Amino acid sequence: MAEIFSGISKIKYEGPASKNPLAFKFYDADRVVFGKPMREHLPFAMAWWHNLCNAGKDMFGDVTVDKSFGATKDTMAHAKAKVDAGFEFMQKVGIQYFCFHDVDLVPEADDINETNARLDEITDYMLEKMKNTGIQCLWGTANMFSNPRFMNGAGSSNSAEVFCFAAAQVKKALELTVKLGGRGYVFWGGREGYETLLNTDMKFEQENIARLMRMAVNYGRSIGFKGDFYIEPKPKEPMKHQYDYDAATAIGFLRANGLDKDFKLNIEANHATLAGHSFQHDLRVSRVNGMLGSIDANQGDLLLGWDTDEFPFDVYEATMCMYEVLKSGGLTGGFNFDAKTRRPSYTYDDMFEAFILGMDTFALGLIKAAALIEDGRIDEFVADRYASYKEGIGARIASGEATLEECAANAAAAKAPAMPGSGRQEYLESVVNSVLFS
Ligand code: XUL
Ligand code: CO
Repeated sequence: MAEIFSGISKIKYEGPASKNPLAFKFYDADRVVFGKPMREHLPFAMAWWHNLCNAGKDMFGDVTVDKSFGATKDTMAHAKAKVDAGFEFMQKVGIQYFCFHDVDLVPEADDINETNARLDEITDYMLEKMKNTGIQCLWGTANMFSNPRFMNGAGSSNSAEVFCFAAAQVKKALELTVKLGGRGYVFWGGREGYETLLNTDMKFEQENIARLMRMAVNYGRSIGFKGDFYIEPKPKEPMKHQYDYDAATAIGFLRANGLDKDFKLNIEANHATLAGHSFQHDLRVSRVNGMLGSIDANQGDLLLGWDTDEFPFDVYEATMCMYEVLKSGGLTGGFNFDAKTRRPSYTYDDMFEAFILGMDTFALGLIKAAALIEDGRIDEFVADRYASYKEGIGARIASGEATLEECAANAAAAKAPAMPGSGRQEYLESVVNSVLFS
């Protein structure tokens, strides 16, 4: 098999002073941070759809990148060429995992039985490569949003036939995830929402999404899937409103439907910002609820109102992300680069440089988050800020023993509360800067 990315050899760590565009400046896989090598803190994954399928097409213009990898598009030969390209790419960039949708792997046929046969064939081929390289599957999913049949949703479709088709895709995608040893299985509800409430039975649609998820859990467990299921929240795009709006909404939905033992969340940076939150906010909501499972590592553009899926370069944001991950004790999943090169970055070198950027950004995020925790000033400040709950009436409130009458009596005795203490936001922001830039 011919080399596809010829001229590019294995990407190495050369350190911050390096000016070599095809070298890591900060990601040093073996460097130990907080007692673990970086590679273990940062299980990076390649998104099959962006890296091997997306060729730069947008609403106004055609493809700019050649992702045929020497084969005729939409054939099984092309599907295999993508596997060859993907494994060569992951080995060269030093990535341990990949994530996939069913239809990223093979061209979809008119008959689902034929599509499934193609999926069996391609995953046999992938398994062989996985055995030879040690590369693993982070998570699998079913694409239930691109095909026109899903125009009104999958689990939330008004059509029971479409619901069944979605169920068939989930069943197959779960079988493939188990076959490839995937750590997780993702539901991203791209069409699970509505365009107008005038034609929508919201309650029924949400109950049906939960029914599809429950079927998936029951089937997945019956075929030996031991990993986590994930919801990947996103408020909008492609639909005007999507039911899995943000982390808080998705957690409420999972708990209301008894799915929270089998599911965690896969938080994507650009989805959080579309919901009007910071990336850290949705990570924090997930963490404090014990639901932080995996991350789609990308970055949005706050000047644009849509999902731009950029490779992350914002070290501040990556630091706050890694702060939440370290505080959470790591992830059950990993860091999937659900990101694409900008349309004018159309060469193979750009693909590698994009991953180097993303991996270096998260390596810096990890180093700086560890430094922030070791510095201790932020944790100490937060602990002190709530010190009034450590004794007296505060301790009784925190333990749940105090009554409303007791609190009121306390207030009456004090006549008026003292000022609650400065939030010292500016001081804390300067602590972050001094850790980031020291
Ligand atoms: C879309 C998105 C998806 C999911 C998987 O915004 O993030 O690619 O990650 O379906
Ligand atoms: Co995503």
